[in-house]
Amino acid sequence: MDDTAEGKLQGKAADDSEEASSSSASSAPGNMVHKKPVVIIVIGMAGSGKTTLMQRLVSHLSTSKSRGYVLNLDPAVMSLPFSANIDIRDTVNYKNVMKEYHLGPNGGILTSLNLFATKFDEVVGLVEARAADLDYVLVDTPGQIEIFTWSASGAIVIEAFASCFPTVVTYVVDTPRSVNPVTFMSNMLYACGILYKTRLPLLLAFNKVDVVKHQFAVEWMDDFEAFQAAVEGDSSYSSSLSRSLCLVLDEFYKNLSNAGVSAVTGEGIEDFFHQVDKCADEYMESYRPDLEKRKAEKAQVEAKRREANMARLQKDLDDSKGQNVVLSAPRRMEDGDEEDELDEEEEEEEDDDDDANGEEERGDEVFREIGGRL
Ligand SMILES: Nc1nc2c(ncn2[C@@H]2O[C@H](COP(=O)(O)OP(=O)(O)O)[C@@H](O)[C@H]2O)c(=O)[nH]1
Ligand SMILES: [Mg+2]
Repeated sequence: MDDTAEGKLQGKAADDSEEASSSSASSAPGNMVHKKPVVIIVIGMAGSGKTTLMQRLVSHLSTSKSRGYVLNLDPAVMSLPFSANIDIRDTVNYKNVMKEYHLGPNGGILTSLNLFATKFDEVVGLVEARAADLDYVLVDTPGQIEIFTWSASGAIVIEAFASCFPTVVTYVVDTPRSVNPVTFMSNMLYACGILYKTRLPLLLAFNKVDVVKHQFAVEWMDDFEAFQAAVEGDSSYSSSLSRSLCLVLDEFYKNLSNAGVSAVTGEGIEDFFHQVDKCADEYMESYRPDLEKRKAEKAQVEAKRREANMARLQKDLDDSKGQNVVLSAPRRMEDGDEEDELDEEEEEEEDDDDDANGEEERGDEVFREIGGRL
């Protein structure tokens, strides 16, 4: 695996685009779906262990001779325990962004991510250039989960990858903190939101199993009565809400894969990759056709809109019979016909009074005039 940092995105992209055009597995972003590499987007609450898990995944890939490509999308991280091929910090200085736009830390992270998202086609281009030589692309996201999951830039990043490569979202759960059923339920609701927003295969990574095993969570997901029994003693509002929600989420759990891992000890990492591969198959079987369908629907709507515009243009051309229907001011002045000019002005005034949509009407006339000239 290439552990050297990709360097600044600007400048480097030019070299890589040459490489991209010579690689058989490459294409313009979004034009072609590669079967490999599998993109793993690591999302989770702050402190759940995303960055530590990334480090573990990277070291597992290098020992198992799999080829990985690593992206850091957290602009505020002080130091990374792994080396990233592409690091958002090489392109955007989050502290300068805060100063320049007078923002607080969260606004600074969000704006940095937005700025980076505008260059994301270049990032996908870089990955595509190496697609033939890679097995996995690992993506670390900002500590504050909502900055990634609820921002336009998060959606751009996810969609850009998902339209080119099998993409799996890994939702990292802090297992020791989730032994509290209400915290567990909050986490599951968050994961549910991500699943429905991204429509990508979702893998729950129950992290820190070196501290607490994740069996209890699997049990709660498999059997809602077990979860209800766990909230029994608690009579708070949130626990009764959790009791009702577990029935609703029963269906949601069926769409999820899970793996218990320890980013610190490396426990369960093998199984984690096994689950990722299964999710990638799921992407090819169900997400991909769904994406194609959505693309086709969008193209159909666009084609209809264009057809309607052409029909309107044709009608305007027919109505004008190839003539200019609006006399332009210079021509009136050239003619020197004052009477005509006055008549025209009176007509225009009448139109303005009669027609509540005068603006639109004038727009149509200009359009017809252009049509007439054509
Ligand atoms: N015991 C244990 N601690 C972990 C594990 N993974 C992460 N941590 C700790 O959890 C804290 C937050 O980890 P970090 O990777 O920075 O979380 P992030 O904010 O989600 O990126 C750190 O103190 C880590 O050492 C794990 O598997 N086991
Ligand atoms: Mg982190």
